Amino acid sequence: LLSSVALAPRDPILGLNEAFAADPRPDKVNLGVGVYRDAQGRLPLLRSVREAEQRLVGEAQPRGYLPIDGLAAYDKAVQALLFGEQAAVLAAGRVVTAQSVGGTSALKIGADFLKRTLPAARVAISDPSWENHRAIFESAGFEVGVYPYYDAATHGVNFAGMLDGLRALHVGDIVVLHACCHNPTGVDLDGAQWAQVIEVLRERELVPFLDMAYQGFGEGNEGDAAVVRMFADSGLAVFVANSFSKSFSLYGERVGALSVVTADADEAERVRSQLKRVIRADYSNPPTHGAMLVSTVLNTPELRALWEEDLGDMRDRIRSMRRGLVARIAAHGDPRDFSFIVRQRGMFSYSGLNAEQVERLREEFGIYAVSSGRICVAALNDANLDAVATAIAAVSA
Ligand code: PLP
Ligand code: TYF
Repeated sequence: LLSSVALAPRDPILGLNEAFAADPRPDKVNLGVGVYRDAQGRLPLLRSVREAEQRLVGEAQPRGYLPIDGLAAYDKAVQALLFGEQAAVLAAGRVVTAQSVGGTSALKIGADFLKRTLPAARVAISDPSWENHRAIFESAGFEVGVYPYYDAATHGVNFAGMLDGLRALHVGDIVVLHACCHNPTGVDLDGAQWAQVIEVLRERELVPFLDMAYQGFGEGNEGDAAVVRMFADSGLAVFVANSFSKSFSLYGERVGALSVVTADADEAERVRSQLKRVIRADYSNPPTHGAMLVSTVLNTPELRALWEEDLGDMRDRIRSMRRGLVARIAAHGDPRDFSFIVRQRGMFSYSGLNAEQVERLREEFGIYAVSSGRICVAALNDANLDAVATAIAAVSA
C-alpha cells in the first residue's frame, strides 16, 4: 500500500526553517518565513495578549465545544475590525463570519464552499502570490491560473497587465486578491487602482476573494481595512479571509476568520448554513483559546488600546528597518537604487536578488531568504542589519 507513496516536495518557505535550524553558524539570519521579530530578534508575546491570557486563566472557564462557526463575540469583533463598527452591510445583516483555524483555513473553507456553489469556476491568483493560495484552491478542486501583478522592471505593479488579465477571465471566475501588504512582493494597489479593479470584476462578473493576513502592517487597522470596505460597498458578493497570526503574534494559536458579504440577511443565513456544513466535515468546530484571547483584547477597551500601540510599534519598526537597509546598502557603495524597499509595505520585500544570489547569501553568509528573492524585513534588527546589507551588496555586485 504505502510502498508506492512518493516523497512530497518540502514547502519552499517552511522548509527553510529546517535548514536554518540545522545551520551551526552563530551569526546566521533567517529572512525566510514571514514572522515578525522584535528589536532583540525575539518572537514577541504582546502585552495585550499576556494580560488577556492572565484574565482567562483567572476565570478558569470550562472548555466546551464552540459553535461550528465559532465564538460569537469573536466573530462580531472581527466584523467590526474589517467592515467598521457602523458599516451598513453589518447593520443590514448581510455579512456572515465564521471563526477559522488561521487565515489558511478561512481560505480553505471559502474555497470548499465556492467549489460547491460554482463548480465550473476557475481561480486566478496574482503572479506571484503566496504559494499556498494555489495549493489551497487546487485541493478544493479548482483549476488555478494567474493574473499579471508584479513588474520587476519598476519594482511596482503591472497595473495595465493586471486589468487585462482580469478582463480575460471567464464570467464567474474567482479572483484572489491581497487586501494589503502583498506577499511576497510588498507592493500594493492604491485606492484609485482598487476602484478600477472593482469595476472590472463587476463588468466581468468575477468573484473577489480578499486575503488579509497583514491588517495593520500597511497603514494601520483602519487604513488597511479601507480596501475591504470598498469591496463591501460595491454590492458584489465578497469573500474575505483574515488572520491574526501576525497582527497578534499568535501564529501557533491559529486564529482567523472567513467573512462573506451577501446580498441580504436571508442570503446570509443560507450561506452561513453551507459554511457550517463545510466546517463540520472538516474540523467540526474551531478551537477556543486563540479566539478567546483575540476576542478579549478586541472587546476590552484598555487591552485593545495596548494592542493597537504594539501593532503600531511593529509597523514602525519594520519601516525603520526598511530605511536602515537601504541606507546601509548604499553606504557599501552599491550604485544601484534600492529605495523601492522603502516603498514596499508589510513584512516582505522582493529584493530583486535571483536564486543564485540567494544561494550565495545562504552559503557564504548564513543569511536565509526565499529563492524568489523575497526577504522578511520584519526579521531585521540593529544587530543583523549591517551583516545583511554587506551580504546583499556583496552578492549583487
Ligand atoms: N495569506 C497570506 C498571504 C499569508 O502570508 C499567510 C501567512 O501565513 C496566510 C494567508 C495564512 O495565515 P495563517 O498563518 O493565519 O494561516
Ligand atoms: O509566507 C510566509 O512566510 C508566511 C508563513 O506554507 C507561511 O505566510 C509560509 C508558508 C506556508 C505557510 C505559512
